[in-house]
Amino acid sequence: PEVKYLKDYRPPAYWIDNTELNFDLQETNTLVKSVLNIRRNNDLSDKTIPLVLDGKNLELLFVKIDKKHLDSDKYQINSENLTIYDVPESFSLEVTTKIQPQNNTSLEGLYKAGGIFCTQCEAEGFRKITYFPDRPDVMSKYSCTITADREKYPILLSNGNLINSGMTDQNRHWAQWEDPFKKPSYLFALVAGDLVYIEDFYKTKSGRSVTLRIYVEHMNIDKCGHAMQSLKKAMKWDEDVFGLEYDLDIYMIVAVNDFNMGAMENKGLNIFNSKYVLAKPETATDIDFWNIERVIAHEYFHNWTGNRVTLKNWFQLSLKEGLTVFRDQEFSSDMTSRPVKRISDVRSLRSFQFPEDAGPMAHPVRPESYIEMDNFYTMTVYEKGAEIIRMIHRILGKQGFRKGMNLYFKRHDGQAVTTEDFVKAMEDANQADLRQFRLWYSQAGTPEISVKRAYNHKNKTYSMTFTQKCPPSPGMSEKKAMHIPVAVGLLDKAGNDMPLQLAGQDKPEGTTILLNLYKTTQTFEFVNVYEPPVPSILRGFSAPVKLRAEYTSREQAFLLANDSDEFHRWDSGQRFFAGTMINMVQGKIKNHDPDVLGAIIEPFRKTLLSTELDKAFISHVLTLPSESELGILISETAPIDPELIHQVRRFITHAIAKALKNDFERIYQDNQEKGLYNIDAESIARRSLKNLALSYLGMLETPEIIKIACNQFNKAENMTDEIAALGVLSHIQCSEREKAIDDFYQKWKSDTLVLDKWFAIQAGSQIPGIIDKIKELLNHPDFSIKNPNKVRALVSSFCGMNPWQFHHISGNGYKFMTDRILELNAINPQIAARMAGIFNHWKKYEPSRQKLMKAELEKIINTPDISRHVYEIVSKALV
Ligand code: BAL
Ligand code: ZN
Repeated sequence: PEVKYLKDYRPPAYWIDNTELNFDLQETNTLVKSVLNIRRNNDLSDKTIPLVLDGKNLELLFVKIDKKHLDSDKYQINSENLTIYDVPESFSLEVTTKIQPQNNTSLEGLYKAGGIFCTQCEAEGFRKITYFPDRPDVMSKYSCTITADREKYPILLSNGNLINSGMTDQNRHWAQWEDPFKKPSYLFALVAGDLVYIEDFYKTKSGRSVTLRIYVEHMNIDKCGHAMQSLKKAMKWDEDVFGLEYDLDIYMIVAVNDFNMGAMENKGLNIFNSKYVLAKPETATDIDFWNIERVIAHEYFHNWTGNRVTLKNWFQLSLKEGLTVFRDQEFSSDMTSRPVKRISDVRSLRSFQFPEDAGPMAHPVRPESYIEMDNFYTMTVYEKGAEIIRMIHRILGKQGFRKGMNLYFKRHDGQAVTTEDFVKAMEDANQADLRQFRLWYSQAGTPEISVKRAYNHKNKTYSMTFTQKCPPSPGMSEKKAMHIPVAVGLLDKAGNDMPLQLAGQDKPEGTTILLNLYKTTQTFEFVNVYEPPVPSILRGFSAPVKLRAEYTSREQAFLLANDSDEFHRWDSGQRFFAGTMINMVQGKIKNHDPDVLGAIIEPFRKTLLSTELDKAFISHVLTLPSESELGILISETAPIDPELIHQVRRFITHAIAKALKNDFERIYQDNQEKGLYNIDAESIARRSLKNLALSYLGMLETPEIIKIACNQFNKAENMTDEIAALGVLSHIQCSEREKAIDDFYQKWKSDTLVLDKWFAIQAGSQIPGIIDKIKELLNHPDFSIKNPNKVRALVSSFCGMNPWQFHHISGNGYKFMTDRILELNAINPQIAARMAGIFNHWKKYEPSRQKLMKAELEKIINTPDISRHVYEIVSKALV
């Protein structure tokens, strides 16, 4: 398959000033007529370039130029393009195509699922609707007329404002929408279905009233309130923090069940995976509520970062995604708890982005090449991209960052631009020099930083020498030194922050300092350090790097108990717990050594019983590194044996549960729901600590604990408690488990999102041999391989939540996965490729598993008709 390169980017040869679309939605054939006002790009010297339009799976019916039919010898079509030769300098092109949305299982382009017509055009789905220059730098004004059966599809939506509507005959009606803003084709949207909506209003800072609507299926009308509140909060936040107002008279969100991504920011008409809209306490967990708030905000923020200022080409994806993720992270921090939000973001960065950056799919935040763009909606582009923005924010400060944003919008509103344009605006607004910093966009791989520290008793100085290196990545063996901002604090013996004074400064400046690393090796010297300190390095995770600080476990325990930087405090705890478990896995310490257990249990107990710490923070500290996280850490020096890791982690959690049983029971009782269910941060924190205690107690598998879990399960009035109890029972072989799983199904069988939880809980069950149950569930009437949420719930959860069974030495887990990938390859290549990524890290495992995984990869790549999506992932993994 063809590889596309950034270096080959050329401006478009033609501009499309206006796009008039006409959809005649039918049950078998949908007709799409487009009328495009086209103008040659006169900046290009060659005036003879033919007009090349993208198009895929389309049946071409007519082509007209300036209203005259075009003879078939004037154009050519193949499976990817419509090429028209000898076109005038400026003209109107009319193209009519026939498509079958009801057969489109790729969920890309226009598709019909669950009786609803909807679109997903990003990245390159518009070409499955009609012939068009389907690239983000061609921006056009759209109008869209939709005609459909009135009974089946009473709601007809597209971007912008409703201009007109009416009936064509007594059964069919139509609606015409017009979007006053120019946009690239990937932001086009259409929805037609039997939907209902809730409506609210928002008055912008400058006094305009905006209608807000959330469209859902009838049975979900009582689950939209939280999404609406989240939207209003996001609109207010963007005005307060960045001065950005909404720009149309109406903002619409539609929730659909069949969706590849989380949501899509189409101008004025966001289409959402229903998972990120629908919530009420009985059906959604606390985490679901938070995720909805986050994703609603993310898509709303795209209206400025993505839509008003868009991308020059897909290599720039992080320009909108990294920036918008940063914005949604800041929003969530302001709405909830900043340290807790940071901890969970970093946890996910390390669990998914770091391995990606060290594997066969490693790519720079601004990739240089791709086969299939859909494969580059990655943790690197999104999350590492957001870390880059966060570093700029940190380096320039809040005010400086805001100045840069203002300049960025002033310069580029209405344009399709690049990450370079963004960095330049930040630089120019602050007279800053980010030349070396730009390497973050072009170099793949996670930089590693080691630190040597020395205290000079005589001079009362303390020096820290940082050395950075970045391991090779595919296609890039040598890396240059990067500009890395490292936030540092120093703790004295009592655990207090010391005032910090660098050599050359005349007085101390605060207790956290940002050290900017520019060179491979760089030393910083602190003066007036009254006693040997314990350093707190990379506070707030100020840069996305791997830190090798060589802390002793005593220091880690000390930092866990004392660090004023909550992120680093949590991090020290995780390193401390992980270190002990890894030593056990590697046989460096023995399981039954009572000192080892004591060393873990004491700091654990202290944290658990702390009355000063926030309960959400305690829950994070006491959530031990997962089996996958331990595997990632181990893989840096040795091959992964998932079975061994599972045994050690299970042993430790069991030992903690046994030693602290009474404490857990007390915490469990003390944190019961008081009064009405609430989703404020404090109540959420209380529930998370209570359910953490329950999950530790569950390790003991005693009749008494089973009874407690059953009791919570039966009495729960909210999904957080109900699913937590079911989760605990799901790991214990007992009749109560089977009954609870059954009761849950009976209670929720008509709610497809809740059933996703039911599938996921079973897939994550630690009972040996669970794969047989999962295979059985593939045939459950409520499972559908065509629905990405169901696939993620049952198939991805098994790999993610149950690594030791997925990696079972029999190879059954691998075979199971290959079968699903091949099945999905024909149905939905995007999802198939995501699944195929599960084998990306095969080289990190011990030899027998390596061999088994490699065989699966070879089987996949040797299958006829493998999609480009899957091919790209698997071929790179096999290199
Ligand atoms: N643009 C794709 C979905 C999202 O990142 O918002
Ligand atoms: Zn986004």
